[in-house]
Amino acid sequence: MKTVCIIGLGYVGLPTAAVAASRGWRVFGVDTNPQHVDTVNDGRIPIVEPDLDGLVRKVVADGALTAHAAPQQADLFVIAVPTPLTADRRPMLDHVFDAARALAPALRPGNTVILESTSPVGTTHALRDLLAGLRPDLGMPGRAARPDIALAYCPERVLPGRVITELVENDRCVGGVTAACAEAGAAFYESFARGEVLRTDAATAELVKLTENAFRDVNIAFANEISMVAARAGVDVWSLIRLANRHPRVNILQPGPGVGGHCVAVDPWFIVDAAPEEARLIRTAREVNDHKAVHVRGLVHAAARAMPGAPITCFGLAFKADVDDLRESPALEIARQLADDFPGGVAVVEPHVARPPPGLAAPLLGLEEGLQRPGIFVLLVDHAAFRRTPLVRLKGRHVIDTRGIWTAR
Ligand code: SAJ
Repeated sequence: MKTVCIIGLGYVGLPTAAVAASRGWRVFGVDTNPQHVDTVNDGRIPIVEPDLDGLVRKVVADGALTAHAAPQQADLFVIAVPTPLTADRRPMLDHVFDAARALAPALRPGNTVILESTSPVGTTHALRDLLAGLRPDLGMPGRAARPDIALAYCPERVLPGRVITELVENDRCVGGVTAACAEAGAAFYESFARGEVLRTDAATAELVKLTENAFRDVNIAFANEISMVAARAGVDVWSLIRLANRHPRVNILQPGPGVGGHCVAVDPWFIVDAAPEEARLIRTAREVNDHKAVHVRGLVHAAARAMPGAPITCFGLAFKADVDDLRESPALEIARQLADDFPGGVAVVEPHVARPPPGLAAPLLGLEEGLQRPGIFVLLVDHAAFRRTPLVRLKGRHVIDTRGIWTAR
């Protein structure tokens, strides 16, 4: 039985571990958070993701997945740890290099190491150089004539909320330090993916990931910019986009209160950091999407000036519909600022969280309670529960609908 050690049991590592374990791999999951390790060993999951709980319960019960505090010897290693932004918007790679330092003692000739974390171009080679320094006894690809280790980069592409399906169905792109490394990495994904597994070099694969998310950010920025242009012109943006999209070569995405999550709102900055002179559109798109939240806050202030003392109710805090993830969420940021701007005047409704997040000076209400409040309604997330709300419930309220589900014509 082939063994794989997956470092990082978060939104990407845990689903990958569970799927691999269900397809014949013996999987060792590793996390620095002891609570994650215990939770997984109990057959439970520390995140919310459809279908993942049942799969983890099964593979843990079968003994195919065990969680550990430190890397175990295996045929293959996958690094799936976070690469957040620093305060000055540069990629923070400490977790990747910490993972490499942790796995280095477990490496044996014949092993393959795959990096999945979103990374700037050159990271896979930097990882190779770090491992070469830590394990001078092992021949490294691109350095030794007959390397002992294969090293590849393979970006994850799964959409939160559809992770298990997309892990299996999506095409993958594996970039090797050498062509042989790409082959070794591809063999892992071909063992469980139904999508095509494409081979390339490490730098291309690294930039593919960043390009995908920057592409989405730029396209959403277009929608957000058009929403502000339409508002100035007194035009309903939702009909505008619906009609423009009837053109055979136009496909505009949906405006919102800004862009959130730990990927699309973050990864474009990796490109800007590496190529500040060239990446003008990508930087501007980030600024447009960040500005959309400022614009929404301005709309609420304008409404509050027209209705002094009116209560304000924000609907939704998550970064997108039907998830509980509040990371980089423009909805949460807008609610926080409004709660500070109008002390005591703001309440929030978020059916996907149990208690108000830290730093939010507003009570968390149930949907029914929220809908009973008079005054100003600010719709920030298009959760299914909000879509189902009969429009008659909004009567007499001033509605600011950033997602087009309560006011679209
Ligand atoms: N959004 C809009 N309008 C739209 C689409 C999205 O405002 O028309 C907003 C969402 O509300 C959210 C943000 O954009 O705030 C991002 O949401 P998303 O659904 O576009 O993407 P994520 O962050 O859930 O997942 C993305 C995906 N990347 C692409 O589609 C190119 C996913 O495939 C990646 O695996 C993931 O990032 C990642 O981990 O990098």
